[in-house]
Amino acid sequence: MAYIRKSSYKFIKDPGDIRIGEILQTGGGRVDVGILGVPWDGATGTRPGSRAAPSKLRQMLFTSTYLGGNTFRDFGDVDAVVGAHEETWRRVAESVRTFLQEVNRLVVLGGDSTCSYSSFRGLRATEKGGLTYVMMDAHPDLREVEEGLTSGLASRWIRETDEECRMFIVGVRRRSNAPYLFENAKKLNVTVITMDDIETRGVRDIADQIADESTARAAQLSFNPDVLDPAFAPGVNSISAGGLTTREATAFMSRVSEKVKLRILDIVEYTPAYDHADITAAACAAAISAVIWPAGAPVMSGG
Ligand SMILES: [Mn+2]
Repeated sequence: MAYIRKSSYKFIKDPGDIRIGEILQTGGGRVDVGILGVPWDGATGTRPGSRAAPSKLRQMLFTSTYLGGNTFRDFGDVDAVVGAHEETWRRVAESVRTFLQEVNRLVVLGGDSTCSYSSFRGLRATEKGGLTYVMMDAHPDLREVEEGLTSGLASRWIRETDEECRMFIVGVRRRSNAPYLFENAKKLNVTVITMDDIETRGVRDIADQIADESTARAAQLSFNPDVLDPAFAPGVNSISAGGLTTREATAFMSRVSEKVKLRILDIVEYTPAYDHADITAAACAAAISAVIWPAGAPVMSGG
């Protein structure tokens, strides 16, 4: 039909400029990268709304530049159940386990940070060897609560799911977390890397430490954009000043992606209603691209 746009992912009519949404596969068959949404935020205590993240993140990701090589498939969203967290997590874990058979890497678009925990259960059911879990977050999510459901327990549940897993929490703020949480991290054998550590050592050195301690382990990398400074990520559940720049976060993620056998990247706690001018969504899309294409765009050989 004349005057009907073929691609909704770009406006400039440049056939050499391909966007991820243009090469998405819909049918069966193995692909390099799978996309799975989890529109569920039932454990959010502060600013709700990450249930709306998957569609917004898809919009931003699919308009992002395709840098070649990788094939992509969108598996759609897990059929989450409002009010039923155990059933929702069971469905996430089962979907992740199934789709990991069909992809090299699965990108899970949450949802609150319990989506990372439920995805980890799917990874645990898939990989037989030891695992590594790396969480980028301003908070360690190792709380102890008297009652109720909170995403602030997510990494505690990961430790309970897998006592042997190597766990790293990167970008934690000393001033935004109760001191007992750092003691809990030690007790639970979780390595906490604070913003002060990052300032001293730099993100590459931290990534290399994680790689050295992971060797051949399959890994999950969780990106909570609250690890970024609020200047770079206003659209999150729980803001905390004094965080990473987007540039530091993507450099770290590329380094981890190059050196660690990453099976899952999850994006959690992105909260579109608190985002401004798509700043946070753009940071999340850049984070995904940094993992998929750690070396950036291929350099054209001169002729
Ligand atoms: Mn957090």
